[in-house]
Amino acid sequence: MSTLWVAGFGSDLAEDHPGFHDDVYKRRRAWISSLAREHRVSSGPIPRVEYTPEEVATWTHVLSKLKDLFPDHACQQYLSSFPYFNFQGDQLEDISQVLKSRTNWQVRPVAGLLHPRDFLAGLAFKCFHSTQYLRHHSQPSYTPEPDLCHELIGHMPMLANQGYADLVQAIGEASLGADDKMVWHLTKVYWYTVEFGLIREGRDHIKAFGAGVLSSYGELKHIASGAPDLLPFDPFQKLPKMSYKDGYQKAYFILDSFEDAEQKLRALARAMKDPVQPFSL
Ligand code: TIH
Ligand code: FE2
Repeated sequence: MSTLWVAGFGSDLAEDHPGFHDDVYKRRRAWISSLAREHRVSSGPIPRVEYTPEEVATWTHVLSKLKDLFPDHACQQYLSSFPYFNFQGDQLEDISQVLKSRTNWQVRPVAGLLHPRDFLAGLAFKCFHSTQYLRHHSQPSYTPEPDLCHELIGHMPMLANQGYADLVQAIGEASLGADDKMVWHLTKVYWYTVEFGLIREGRDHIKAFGAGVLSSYGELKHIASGAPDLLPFDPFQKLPKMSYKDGYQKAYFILDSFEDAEQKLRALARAMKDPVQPFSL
């Protein structure tokens, strides 16, 4: 397969990216991206990166801060999958193998942000596109773009859970053959669930399952502070503008269960394809 087009966060970082003024960082990030750009699935395993002591320190810091917060704030599916992974030294290829043995998903390296249609299509085929570079060390609590901490610590334990993985695949399947407007709506569905979703546990608890929350100890604390709006998840409703590159989300959505959300998504996909039941978002 040829290299996928990168729609954002390519080699030119925006001025508000924490690494914007750090040329050494930018060169390193570009070099790690180039590995993904040149990698072909048919040519073998995902290339290993020898991370610098500074990158290892960033990773170790982020992981230890998050580990302190997970027992109270991560959902039970996350907590039970977490021990499957060795997050000390394992690389994208090793983690992909663990995922394969659990839910038959796999990881593919990517140089930056893909076009939403390409990214969602990957999900339909149990393929998760992942960056391989690290966030800038000056701002470990939150990064405006996905990085290795986000992909591995945030996404992988959740994708090792079957009920959740089926929901993610359903989002991807709904995007196949959908028009551009619906692809954009599904991008928001993805955003407010897979990236920033919360789930109800028992009667009184709300826990995090979204990878963007589980990989940012800044955002995790922000939600725990009680400041943002928490709303029930309904994929048939218009979803708010996503906060991308400009800080924490303004609102978060709560699922009752992954199975319930998957059924709602499959109903949405059926309604999309049924001309007798037109609806607008
Ligand atoms: N903000 C997340 C973090 O700091 O880990 C990374 C991102 C997730 C989704 C978009 S950017
Ligand atoms: Fe992500």
